[in-house]
Amino acid sequence: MIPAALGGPPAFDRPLCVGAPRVEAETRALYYRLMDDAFDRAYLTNDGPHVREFERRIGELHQVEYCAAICNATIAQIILLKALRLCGEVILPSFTFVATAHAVLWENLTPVFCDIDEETCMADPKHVESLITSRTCAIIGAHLFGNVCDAPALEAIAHRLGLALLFDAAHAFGCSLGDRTVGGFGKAEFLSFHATKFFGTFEGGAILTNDSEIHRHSRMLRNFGFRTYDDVGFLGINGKMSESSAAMGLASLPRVSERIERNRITYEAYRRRLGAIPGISVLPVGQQGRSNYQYFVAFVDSEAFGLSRDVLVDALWRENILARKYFYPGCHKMDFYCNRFREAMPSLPVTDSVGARIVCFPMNLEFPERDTERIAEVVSNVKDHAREMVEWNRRDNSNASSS
Ligand code: T4K
Repeated sequence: MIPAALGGPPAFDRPLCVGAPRVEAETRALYYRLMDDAFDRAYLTNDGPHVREFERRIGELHQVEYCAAICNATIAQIILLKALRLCGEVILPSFTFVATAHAVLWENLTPVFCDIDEETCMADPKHVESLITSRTCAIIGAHLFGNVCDAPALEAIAHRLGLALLFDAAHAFGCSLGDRTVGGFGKAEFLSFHATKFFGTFEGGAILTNDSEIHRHSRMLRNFGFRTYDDVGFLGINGKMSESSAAMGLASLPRVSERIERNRITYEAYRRRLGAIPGISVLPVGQQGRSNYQYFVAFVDSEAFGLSRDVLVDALWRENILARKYFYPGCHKMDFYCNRFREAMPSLPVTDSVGARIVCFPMNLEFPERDTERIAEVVSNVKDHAREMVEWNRRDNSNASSS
């Protein structure tokens, strides 16, 4: 079999993406029905009945007292930071989606990037603690790839030092650490319902908390800061979720368990096959509690595999396997943050090392087992052609830079 990069036909005739949304027929039918209700009511946004019901059910599922639905997770985080009236430095992992850092800066707070634990790829509590100064006001942990970070260790630090603690739970819908469900850690957590997420509502997010004051304030902030119909008490924003997004969420809720099981089967199929290839190791998921298995994440050891992660990913794209390097580069290596915080930028060796080796493989709710089989064959085949692939990649990159 000749790899597509070396002139063979691509392994797939259509692109396979990370997180392509697949909406079940039953979900679509219920969504259309709920939208008919919304049209009949002539009420399409602004804290409508679908949003209210959605909030009640998402809060219940995550075992928290309060849930505020928001238009996306980035705005949810911005609202939450404002609701907490923070000022100073916020410690967060560099290894997360850039939105988490942007939201901090958007609120005129200073992001201070911490390193991650090599095994979990999530915030290393010891490093977090070493970064705390008199200017630190908050810590944000991020639960990644369907795993929950070491939230109890971060809670202990935050409690001891009187810091606010939030969690980016964009990847952690329905996940738990032991019997503690995501939603109840720290002061508050925020979810993402982006289309590529485990639970998508086109765009969407939510703030989960057990703190009535944070909830009350967040609800006003998402509605321009209105306290009553004609009284604005705060610098609010438009963070409202539409009835359409809430309807999508309500229509998807009955399928949560089935989706987790489908994802788990794909995760296991990938793990068995890719995990058996020398030089490839797999991120364990769901070992500490419930996971939604939304991502299949592996690492490339370039010595044992014979090729770097970057050459492998380039080769996979030629095969229509659109693997991603989430979250490379870490925020601390992005031009925007480097230019802004040049002097203060810390060295984060684990973030750099994990970022150089990580690959997220395509996955969705209707991913046939034969596709995981075929992808593993392609990865093995690329490995078998390692020397030619390195040469191809060098030529390809120099052609790209000269054109
Ligand atoms: N925190 C974390 C840890 C996050 O991962 C995110 C978002 C956030 C916070 C912020 O949440 P939101 O504010 O978005 O609610 C994508 C998503 O746009 C982003 O939401 C997500 N994380 C991130 C991990 O992935 P990109 O720039 O990689 O998206 P894009 O356009 O390359 O799409 C990803 C893949 O999905 C592509 O292969 C195409 C495919 N796709 C995408 C869409 C939208 C589809 O097949 N169908 C679709 O409808 O950021």
